[in-house]
Amino acid sequence: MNSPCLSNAELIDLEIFAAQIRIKTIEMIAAVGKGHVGGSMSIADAVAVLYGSAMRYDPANPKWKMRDRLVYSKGHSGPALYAALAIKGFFPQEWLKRMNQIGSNLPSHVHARLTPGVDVSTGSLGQGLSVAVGLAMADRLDGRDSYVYCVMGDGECQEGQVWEAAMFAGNHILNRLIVLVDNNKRQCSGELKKINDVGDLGRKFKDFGFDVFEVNGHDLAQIDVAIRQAKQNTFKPSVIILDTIKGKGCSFAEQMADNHNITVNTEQAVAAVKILETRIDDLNDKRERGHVNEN
Ligand SMILES: Cc1ncc(C[n+]2csc(CCOP(=O)(O)OP(=O)(O)O)c2C)c(N)n1
Repeated sequence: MNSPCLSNAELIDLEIFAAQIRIKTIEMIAAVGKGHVGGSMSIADAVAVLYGSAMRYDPANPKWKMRDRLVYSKGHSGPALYAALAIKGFFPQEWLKRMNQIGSNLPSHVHARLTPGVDVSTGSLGQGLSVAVGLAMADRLDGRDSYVYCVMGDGECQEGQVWEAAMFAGNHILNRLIVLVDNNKRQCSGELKKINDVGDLGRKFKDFGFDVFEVNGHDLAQIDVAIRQAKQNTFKPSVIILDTIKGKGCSFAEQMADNHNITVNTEQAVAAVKILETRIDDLNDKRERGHVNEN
């Protein structure tokens, strides 16, 4: 049974992990020169909570039968997931240097046969929730107590297949399915509102039989609590709508109108990484002070 919430020290560790994910993501994309900065940054905090606190997994045994599974349906944001998997030891951090280069095990969109820890290949938006529903149903039929997580984009929710899968999950009460929607309000080339508004996603998922949690997607404690509550939910599947900012925490991207898939040069990367490293130093100081106060 999970404890009801994170301690201060655990929260600081998670914040450091999230900053490390951002650093490695920026370095990875700078090494190849171009990549999906915006959506990797907006989902970095949720990925940190998934791999830093929520999910059951064994990096030494990525195919462990009793693991929780993540269907990373917004597969173009691969870099944030690769950073987390490498930091947690699924594969050598050296691999990150060759992300999306010829012969690499880390293509820009995630690939289950190439990357240890990636359960499902994604990239064609709209399909991941259907796979997650199938995995959750298989767990139920096989009597496993694993959870299936599905990370989706808000633009991705424009796809009709998402709602077919949601209907099935609600009708079959797949209560071990936990969906996280990166609600950064932007897609490839602008605002969802102006292109094809998905409206109130929370209300829509509720109508399809989900329990809905709406949280600040950059507040690690809020995300963690929502996942803990979703896990206790035995009556419905859950969706956590993450209110996020595309490009969050990346100095050169956060204020850009279009930061979806952008070029990144070394100077930009060095400056952005420096800010994040300072944040990690501050967090380490905070943890030290916490220890002093506790003694
Ligand atoms: C079926 C399909 N259509 C189009 C694309 C091209 N595409 C890649 S990312 C993207 C925008 C997705 O927006 P969103 O889901 O909100 O992702 P995020 O903003 O978090 O990056 C699109 C249209 C795709 N990958 N799959």
